[in-house]
Amino acid sequence: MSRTGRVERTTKETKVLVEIDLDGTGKTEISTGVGFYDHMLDQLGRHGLFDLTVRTEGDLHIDSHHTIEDTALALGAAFKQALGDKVGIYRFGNCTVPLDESLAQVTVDLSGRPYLVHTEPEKMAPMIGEYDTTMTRHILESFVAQAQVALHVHVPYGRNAHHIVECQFKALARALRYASEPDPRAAGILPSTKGAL
Ligand SMILES: [Mn+2]
Repeated sequence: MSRTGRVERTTKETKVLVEIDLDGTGKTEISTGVGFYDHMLDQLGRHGLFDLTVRTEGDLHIDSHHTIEDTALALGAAFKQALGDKVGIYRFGNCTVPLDESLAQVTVDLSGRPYLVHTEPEKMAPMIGEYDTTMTRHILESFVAQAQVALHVHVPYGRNAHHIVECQFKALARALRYASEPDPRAAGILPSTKGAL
């Protein structure tokens, strides 16, 4: 059975298409018009082993905010769609990823309830190319709201803004992969005593 999601989202600010295959090989095709964000979504696909297509045409003449946020919303919705009934998966995942001097710790529960806890160094370069570094939390908030997962992302230390953001996306990718992967001991079993996730 295929675990894929496809979401099209069109507003007066943006036009977004996201396609995801959770059982892919990390093949990506990403174009949002924001170079660094493309680089981050590429990490998400590659290290999550998700096949991921993202095409966003946003109001970049204003700034990159709507483009980045709306893409994250569509990504969360597509991820949720692809997860389906969550039968037979691990449900929980965590991964710690260093990137030179920076470290990201990500833990996720595919719980059906949106909740984000996020900490990262306060002092960081404000921009990476066209990417506003305060958008990282906004991306995670948007993803969580639509994917309906509990997500804890911490960067206890780091100095270079590019590294601080990139290690978060890499660790997120790997944590989502571990949580969504089939648990061979739990085939046909829903990982919840509540009977629903
Ligand atoms: Mn916003």
